[in-house]
Amino acid sequence: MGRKILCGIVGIALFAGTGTALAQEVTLRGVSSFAEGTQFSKGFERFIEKVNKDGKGIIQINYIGGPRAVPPFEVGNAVRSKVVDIANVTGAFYTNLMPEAEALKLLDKPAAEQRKNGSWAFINELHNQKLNSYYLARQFVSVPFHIYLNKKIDKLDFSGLKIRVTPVYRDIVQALGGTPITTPPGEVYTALERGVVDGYGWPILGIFDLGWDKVTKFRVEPAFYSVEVNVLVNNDVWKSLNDKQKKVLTDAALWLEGLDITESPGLIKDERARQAKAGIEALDFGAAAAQDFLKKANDVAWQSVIAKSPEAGKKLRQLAGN
Ligand code: 173
Repeated sequence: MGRKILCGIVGIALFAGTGTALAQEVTLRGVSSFAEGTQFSKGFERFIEKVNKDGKGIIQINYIGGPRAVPPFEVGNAVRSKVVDIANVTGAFYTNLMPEAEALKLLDKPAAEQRKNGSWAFINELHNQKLNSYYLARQFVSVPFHIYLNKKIDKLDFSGLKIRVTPVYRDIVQALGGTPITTPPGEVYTALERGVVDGYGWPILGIFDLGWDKVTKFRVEPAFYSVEVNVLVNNDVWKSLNDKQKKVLTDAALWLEGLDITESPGLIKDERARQAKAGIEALDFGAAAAQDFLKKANDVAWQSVIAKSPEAGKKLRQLAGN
């Protein structure tokens, strides 16, 4: 009889053991702050494919989708409060929760270098504290922004122009005399079509995704800042993962960051040609004007960050080295 009981216990133990092994595959809910299939969601979507392939039996991501699932300016809060587990989002969309996120566009060294020089660790700490999230990946470091216009200007002066912004462009638009109007990307087309704005800030990539080429006449030179789209994981979720699960996500994150080096330069070259072909005229005011613009853009952005968060802002500027 004693043996029978023992067998029973072993049986339960074995069964429970198998059960635990199965339960070890976790599924994270993921969203993007950009429309599905568009330029700044594509990398994240490939990252999810990779995780779902490499993470079979370990970790999976269920992609809920883009702004139809969570409004862009709410995505940061959704990761913070664990409404979602993982998100693809620019810091420009969560500066209400983390003012220091405005500095990310000024950290323009390759992601791999930011991991080595202490930038990643400090930015991760800020995300832990302010956004209850883990800073898994930084994409598009080598992709810059531009101001696009429908009215021709003859110098780098935005006086009298209403320009659609996010926190990325707000200070430089204002510094050049323009009137900034904040909207999520989903409202840009209509704002241009109705003449609510005379132009908009956006990266060099992606204006064809939502048909903006049809309502865009000019691209102002020079390009400025560095695009930042981050993959964030809710920090409670991150801490609950085992080493194998973390490794699948981290390996895929490093792969994703690497795409910026291998793919962005070619994409930028093609996009500039495609914009020219679509009749979008580059407004270039020469090297001296460009240099003044870049200095001003850098200065006003850092002033804004440091005014909101003096200590962290100064540390970020030191890490950025600009
Ligand atoms: O213009 C924007 O909406 C914006 O801030 C942004 C940031 C990163 C990538 C694309 C757009």
